[in-house]
Amino acid sequence: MLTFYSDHQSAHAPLRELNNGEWMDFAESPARLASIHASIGTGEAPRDHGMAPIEAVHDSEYLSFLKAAHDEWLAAGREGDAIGYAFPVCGRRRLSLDRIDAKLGAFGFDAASPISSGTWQAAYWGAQSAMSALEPVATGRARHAFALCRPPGHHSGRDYYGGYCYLNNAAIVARAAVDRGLGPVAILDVDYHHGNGTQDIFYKDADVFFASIHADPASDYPYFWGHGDETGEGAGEGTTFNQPLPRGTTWETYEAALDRALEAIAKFGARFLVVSYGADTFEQDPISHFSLTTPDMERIGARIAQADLPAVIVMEGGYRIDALGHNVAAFLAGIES
Ligand code: Q9C
Ligand code: ZN
Repeated sequence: MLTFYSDHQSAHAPLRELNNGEWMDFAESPARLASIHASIGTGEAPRDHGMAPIEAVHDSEYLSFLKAAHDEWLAAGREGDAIGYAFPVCGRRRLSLDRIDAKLGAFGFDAASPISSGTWQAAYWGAQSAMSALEPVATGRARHAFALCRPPGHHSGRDYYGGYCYLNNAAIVARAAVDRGLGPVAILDVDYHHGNGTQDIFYKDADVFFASIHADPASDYPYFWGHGDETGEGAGEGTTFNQPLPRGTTWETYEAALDRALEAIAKFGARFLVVSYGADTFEQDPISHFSLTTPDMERIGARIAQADLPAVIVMEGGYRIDALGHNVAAFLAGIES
């Protein structure tokens, strides 16, 4: 499979995250890349598409914050990774804030997503990998292409980061595909966690259908989005389709949900597909609780390929590092079957 990846994407390397009241080693580590490279190679370096496709999705004040955040952290006399600790749960609004800790809270929604010295560089080039995967599919040179994005993107909204995500790669591709007249566009999100950022970005948008299969937010991160009654709003009413599934979900249940998602995407009339692929549905994932196997990854890919749409696949989560490359390779083999 045609794959895009830049070495800049390993520059994002936070040391630890706050999880269940304790510090733990940062799960979304650069070692994930080595595992994937060992199975599918390093791919092609992306072309630089500049800021325009990123600015088409993300808020400019948020982007300015993200670019400068780690420098401001150092300027405040801090060391290591920037992490917020105060979050505006009520009355989130535009405020003129000076202190980096206030900004980290204003633009972030969790303490699991530190900003390290290389975060902007890595996120920027991950987005360029996504844009570069769009080109060959848009022109018909390839039916599918894979963007080996890291950091992942689907938890990041128009003006916020969280869930290890800083720029929403899937949304950037989907928006660019609509702008190139390739729509209607559907995004299928098969990461273990609900893609809240992607959902928010397109919630009122009739041009992009968002279907997600994920762990029930009543029990799993990101908790506050991904419930079955979230269906879109205004012009976008009916263009969001969430299927929360219980912990322990195996292939039979998952396959039925996947069929329903693809049916809905067909009914929407999609002509172009963006897939947010997370390998954290794997049974041995250290932070997740589904029970899918490596052969199931290939089955997911094959079922998606049956939809017979041109597709860009964007990498999201997957934290069982010794199996990650095998799971990605299996999924991509299914797409190509
Ligand atoms: N105790 C992605 O897979 N931590 N992000 C959950 C549960 C955050 C996952 C904590 C998980 C984020 C792209
Ligand atoms: Zn995930």
